[in-house]
Amino acid sequence: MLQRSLVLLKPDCVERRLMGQILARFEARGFNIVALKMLRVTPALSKKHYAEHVSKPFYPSLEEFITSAPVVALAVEGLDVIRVIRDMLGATNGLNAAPGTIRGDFSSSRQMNLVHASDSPESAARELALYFTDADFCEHDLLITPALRAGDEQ
Ligand code: FUP
Repeated sequence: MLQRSLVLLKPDCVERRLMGQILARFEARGFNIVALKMLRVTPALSKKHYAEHVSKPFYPSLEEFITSAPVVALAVEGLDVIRVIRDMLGATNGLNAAPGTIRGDFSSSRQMNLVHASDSPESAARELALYFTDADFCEHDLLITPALRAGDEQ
């Protein structure tokens, strides 16, 4: 199914200058970037983004981290992109993430795990709306699509 996921390149990704390498993985996998912006997450946005974690003991530290430097928000489109990107990220804690995954290759931390990606279609819809408006999306039929998948793969 063609889906969109909200992906965040977190402050550690920006600080460590890994944005290009990580963005390249999503492109190489055949996914399309359909919206992209750099921004600073505010405490208010952090509380919305991490609504399910706000009351947890680790939340203050998480908010401090996610607001500490700019992030890059991406809307990534592709077949089953929500599940596939979660697989590409690996386990939440970089120390547990399999080699070959983004976190398994670049992270040795539970908090500084470089990238966020939506974990379900419901989360994706909610999170995309936190970071983007309709006007932010650049709809375009890329010429390369027929080289990436067959026309009957949907
Ligand atoms: P994920 O879905 O893999 O992004 O991870 P979670 O939704 O479980 O957690 C959200 C963020 O909180 C993670 F990126 C890491 C951070 N976190 C902590 O800092 N400490 C914890 O004990 C658990 C999660």
